[in-house]
Amino acid sequence: MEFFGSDSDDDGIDPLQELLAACMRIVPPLAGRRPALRLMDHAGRFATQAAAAGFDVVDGDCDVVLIASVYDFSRLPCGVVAALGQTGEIPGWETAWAGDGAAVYRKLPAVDRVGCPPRPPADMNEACRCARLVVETRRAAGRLPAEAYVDRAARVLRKEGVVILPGLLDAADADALCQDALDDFERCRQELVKKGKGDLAAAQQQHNYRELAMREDLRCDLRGTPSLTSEEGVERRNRLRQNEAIREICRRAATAPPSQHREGNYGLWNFDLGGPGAPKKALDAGAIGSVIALPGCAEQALHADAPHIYDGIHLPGHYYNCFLYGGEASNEPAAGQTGFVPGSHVCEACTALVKDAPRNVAAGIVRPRLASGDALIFDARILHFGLPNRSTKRRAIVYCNHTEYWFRDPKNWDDRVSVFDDS
Ligand SMILES: O=C(O)CCC(=O)C(=O)O
Repeated sequence: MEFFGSDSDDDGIDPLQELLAACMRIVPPLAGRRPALRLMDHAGRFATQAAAAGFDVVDGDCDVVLIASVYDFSRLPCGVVAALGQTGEIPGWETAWAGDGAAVYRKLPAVDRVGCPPRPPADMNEACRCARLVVETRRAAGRLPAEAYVDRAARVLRKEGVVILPGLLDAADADALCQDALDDFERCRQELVKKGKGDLAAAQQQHNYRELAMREDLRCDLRGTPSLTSEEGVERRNRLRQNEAIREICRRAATAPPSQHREGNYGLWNFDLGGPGAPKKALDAGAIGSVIALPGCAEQALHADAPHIYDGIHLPGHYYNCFLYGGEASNEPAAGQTGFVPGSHVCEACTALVKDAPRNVAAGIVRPRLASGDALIFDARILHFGLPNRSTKRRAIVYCNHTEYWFRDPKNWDDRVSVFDDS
């Protein structure tokens, strides 16, 4: 009996067909676009079956490769592999499906292995949890149509409370924005030293100004600072702030399921909301800000940035934050990034979780390590924490909040005094 590629129909289920069907579930057509499949070496003979299973068989960029011999996975050109004749664990890859002598593998995103001592280093389970949060903008056949992309990302954000968007902005823009933030931090630091108010780069500083608020030792939040408000940087800031995909993902995540009683929501005629028949209005995009984590800053306490409106009813989010990563520190695992507990934006899930927080959090966290230009959006109700910065580099995250028109953020900014005031 010929095993693979046989067209006899008396062998029961064809393993190749099973494999291709499993692959199709993992990279389904999106917005009418067939996934692109590349045949490596010995798999060249399966072009007809792959096309019949719904793939575009291509030579270049692809969504999935089909291999039919033992292969060095580090040389494969994409993140999903359909393997005939190869099963078992592959380091750095998740087995997304396993059949008889065949498997589909999905490449795991990098996770921060440094973390902080009380937490275990990243393992395969954490990498798998992380992989579920990733929605890629680009597919081999081109950029994903905005509709399919935002829809998928909004679904992940609603369900998990956080979505990872690799390559959302150009790395150069992300680096420049993070550099703007680091330059502003240094300006503030020097200004405060000059005024004899202490050194932000040293521990045990308490600072609260119009442009700067300490989160805790060696971690602070900046907004309205010179480079982050400069005319010169307005275009790159708008690529984040006015980013249509981000705004639409937040709008959709914040939209309640359709109801039969919409017509009765008569107050929607107020506040420029357009009345009951209008689509939900976009959330307000706040000014660009930045979290700076300095070398030596410790792991942040697990926290949520905003409360639920009612804890007995799960409502769609009203406050989302988009974090953009960039700069030298994003190449430096020891600089840390941000950890999240997916699903903890749901009050019921979070209640169970915080009963035994150390154990449950360790079992549920993700600490993705994102590259320059990668972004993530999170629901401000989710449990999260900044990782320690154990490197020698200053780390900047540039962020933009997206909030309902009625939301007011009473965080610990002092609007009266500026770092740059004369006194
Ligand atoms: O430092 C970070 O990565 C995140 C900081 C943060 O989440 C916060 O200050 O609320």
